[in-house]
Amino acid sequence: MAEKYKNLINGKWVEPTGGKYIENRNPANWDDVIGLYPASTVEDVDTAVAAAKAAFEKWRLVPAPKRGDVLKIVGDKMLTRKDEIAFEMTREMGKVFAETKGDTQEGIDTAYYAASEGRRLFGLNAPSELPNKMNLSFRVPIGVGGFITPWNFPMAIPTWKLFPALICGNTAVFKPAELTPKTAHTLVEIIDEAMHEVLGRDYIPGVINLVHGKGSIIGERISNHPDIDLISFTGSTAVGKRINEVAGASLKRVSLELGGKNAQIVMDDANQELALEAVLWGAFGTTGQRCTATSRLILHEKIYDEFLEKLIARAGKLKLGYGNDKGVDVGPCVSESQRKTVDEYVQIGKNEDKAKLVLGGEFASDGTLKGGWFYKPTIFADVKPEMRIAKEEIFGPVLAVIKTNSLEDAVNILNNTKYGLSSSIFTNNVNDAFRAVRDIRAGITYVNGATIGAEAHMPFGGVKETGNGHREGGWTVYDFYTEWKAVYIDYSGKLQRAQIDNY
Ligand code: UN1
Repeated sequence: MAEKYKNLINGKWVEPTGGKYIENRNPANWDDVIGLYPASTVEDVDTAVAAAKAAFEKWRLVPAPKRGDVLKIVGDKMLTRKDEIAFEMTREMGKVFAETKGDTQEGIDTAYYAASEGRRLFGLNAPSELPNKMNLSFRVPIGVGGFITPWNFPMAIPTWKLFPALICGNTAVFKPAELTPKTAHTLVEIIDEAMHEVLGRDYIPGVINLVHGKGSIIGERISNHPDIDLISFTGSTAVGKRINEVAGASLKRVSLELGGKNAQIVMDDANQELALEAVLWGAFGTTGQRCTATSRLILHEKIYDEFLEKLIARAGKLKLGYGNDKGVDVGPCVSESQRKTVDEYVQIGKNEDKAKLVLGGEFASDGTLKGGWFYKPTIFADVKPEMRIAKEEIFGPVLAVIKTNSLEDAVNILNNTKYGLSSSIFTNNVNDAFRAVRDIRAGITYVNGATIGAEAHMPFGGVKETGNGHREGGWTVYDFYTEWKAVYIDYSGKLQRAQIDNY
C-alpha cells in the first residue's frame, strides 16, 4: 500500500476531511505509485485560510531580517537535499534528472535572494512641500496569499511565489498541482522545519499551509474566499482568466503567469551550430513542457534547408526514457491526457494545408517506453504563421518551423500570437540584434541563447495573454507582495495645509 501523505494546516500535518486521496504515479512507468495525496475539500481550505489569517497578525510583526533567517535555512536544507528532491521530482513528473536538479537550484537561488531581501525591502522618502515635515513611505505586507502552482516546475515556481510573499510578511495557503504533490510536500516540510528552528518557542502555526487537491475545488475556493487577499497563479490562460474573474469580485490582487508560444529566430549570419543546440534544448528539453519552450523556429530562407536537415538528424537521435536513468535526453509527457493533447495537435498539424511532418508525430512505445506517456520529438516544416500549430500553445515536444526572408518579417511572425513570454534571436549582426530586442513583443528576449533558462533574480513574465502585467523573480516581485504605505510626520507644531498654505 502506497504511503498516505497529509496537508499542513495550522502547523499540524492532518488528514483531509472526507478521507479521499489522489494517486501520484510515475509518468515514465505507470506501475510505480509514488504516494497517495489528499483530495481535500472546501472545508480544508477554510480551516487553512483561518489559520493563515490568525498567523498573519503575528508573522507581520517578526522583523523582516528574522524572516530572512528562516529563508536562509530553507535554502540550506534544499541544498542538502538537492539530489533527493530532484530524483523524486523526476519520478513524479518525468523531466530528466539534470533538469530537476536545475529546478531545485532555481528554488535555492530564490531562497537566498529572498533571505537577503529581508535586510532590504527598501522604502522611499521624498521631501515635503511644507517646512518641518517629513515624508516617508514603507512596504507593508498584504495579508493571506493563495498560491496555485503547476507541475512543470514543481519546486522553482512555488518558491518564486512563496519565498517573496513570506519575506514580505504575508502568510500562505499553497495548493500545488495534483500531478506533483511530493515535491510540494518536501518544500513545505522544509519551510516548516526552518520556522521551528529559527523561531523556536515563538513558532507561529499557520504561516504556511499546504492543501492538496483538485483545482476545480481547492483552486476555486481559494479564488473566491473572502479572507484571501492576493493570489499568485501559474498555469493555463483559460484557468488564469477564470481565477481573475472570480477573484476580481472581491478585488483581490492577482498575479498570473500563463501560456506562451515562444519562437527562436535564426538569421542567415548566425552561428548555426549554436542555434541548433539551442533549439534542441528549447524545444525538447522538459519534453517541451515549459511556458518558455521553443515551439516555433523561424529560419532565414538562405539557411533553411541546410539547418532543417541538421535539426531533423539531431532531434531524431534524442534518447527517450525514464529521466533518472543515465543518458536519457527526453522524458515522457506528464500524463496520459497531456500526451493526448499533444497528439491532437499533431493531427491538426497534419491536416493543415502544406505543413510537412518531418519527424516524429506519434507515441513512443518501444521496449521500456511502453509503460509511460512518451511522445516522439516532433517537427513540422513549412509551417505558415497563421496555422493553429503556429499560434496555439501545445505544451509538448512539437516544433513548428517557419521560413522567413528578412528580420522585419521574422519579428512580425514571432509577434503573431496572442502570447508574449519568451523569445530568441540568433544573429551575429549587432544592428539586427538590437532591432529585434526593441521590436519583439515579449517579456523575455534572448540574443544568441535559447528561449528557456531564465535566471531567478531577473523579472520573469510576459505580455499580452501571457499574464496580467506582473512579474515574478528578482526585485520586481516584491512590489506584488507589498502595499505602499505613505507616512507624513509634521513637527512644526501647527496645522500645515498641503496644497494651500504654501501656494
Ligand atoms: C515555466 O516554464 O513556467 O526560464 C518556467 C525557464 C525556467 C523557468 C520556466 N527557468 O525556462
